[in-house]
Amino acid sequence: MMKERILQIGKTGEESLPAITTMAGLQAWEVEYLGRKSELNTLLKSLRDLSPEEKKIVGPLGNSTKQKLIALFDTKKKKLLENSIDWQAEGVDITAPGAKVAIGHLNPLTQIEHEIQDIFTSMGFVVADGPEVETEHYNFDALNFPKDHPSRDMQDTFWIKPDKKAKERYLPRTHTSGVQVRYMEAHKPPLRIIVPGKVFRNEATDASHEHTFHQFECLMVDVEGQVTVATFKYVAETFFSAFFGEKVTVRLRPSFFPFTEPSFEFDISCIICGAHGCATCKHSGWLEIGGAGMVNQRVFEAAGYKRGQYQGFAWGFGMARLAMMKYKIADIRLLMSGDLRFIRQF
Ligand code: FA5
Repeated sequence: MMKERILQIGKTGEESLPAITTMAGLQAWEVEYLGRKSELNTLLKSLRDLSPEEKKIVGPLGNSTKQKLIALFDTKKKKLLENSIDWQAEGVDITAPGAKVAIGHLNPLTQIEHEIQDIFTSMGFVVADGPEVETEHYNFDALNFPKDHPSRDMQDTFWIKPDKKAKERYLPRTHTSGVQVRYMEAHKPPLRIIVPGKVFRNEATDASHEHTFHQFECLMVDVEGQVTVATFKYVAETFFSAFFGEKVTVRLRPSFFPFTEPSFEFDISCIICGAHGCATCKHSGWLEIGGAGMVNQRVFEAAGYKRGQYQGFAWGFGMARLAMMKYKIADIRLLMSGDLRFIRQF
């Protein structure tokens, strides 16, 4: 009899909960089913008058029913609380999209630098570094630029005001090629390096020229016969194809640099139009990329190697060019402008 009644209380308590929609209603429910004077509580109190056998059956049932009703009450209370906040009165628009957290990110030039490093290190190249303020020796002399020869003006140099006591003249480096000699002085072939870095030239700026820009040098040297123009072409085509994610071919044109012999300007097939001809490649199907050549034996000598012992190629070109092609940027000056409207697009 008592057992049936307890089961009945548990059932009606549970069944009456869903209809409750207010906190007041829930409080009334709590008084009725869990309160001190509730029927369930009264029944539980009267347990002590039962025989031990009856107690064994009814006691656990009474307790578990009570626990079940407490749990149901807690869940319902939580639900009602969640729904009871008047968001409008609180001035909160719960339909508004969440505020985006602004996270910093890398300049496209830095992103390009990392990509270049990834591709070259996967081909066994090492990333080397050199000082941005360079001596005349490494920037020019060791690279076979004749003294007081106009070729030294090929790269418009900012000279640092000379210190009368200093033996050397200093300059913000005009190219990354000086690191070739620094590295070779410290390492013996076979060697493969790339040198990404900032360079400086006293130039008027326009959409494709900056006074401060990034170059990256590539140098590969081994014993005579191991590194040829064909090796250079292969490495260049492998790199550009990986960088642009499509097959790129390289074309060499004769040129002059004091530190390479023979020297080339090199072009890549236009990745904008697939070499069919477009405004970017001036309808030639080719894009100018940078300078290159086989390392002049005089440069090896300046680094302390014996003449005729080694052979290698070197190239150097502007990284902004690559960033501009990859991201379709029309003006090089945007890259270092610090303009957040520009930079936030990457
Ligand atoms: C050199 O600087 C040579 N050191 C390259 C080299 C290295 C040749 C190794 C052979 C062997 P050049 O002055 O052409 O060469 O510059 C190389 C590249 O730098 C150019 O092709 C261009 O992409 C970039 N560049 C040159 N001047 C500027 C500038 N003012 N603004 C932006 N990019 C520039």
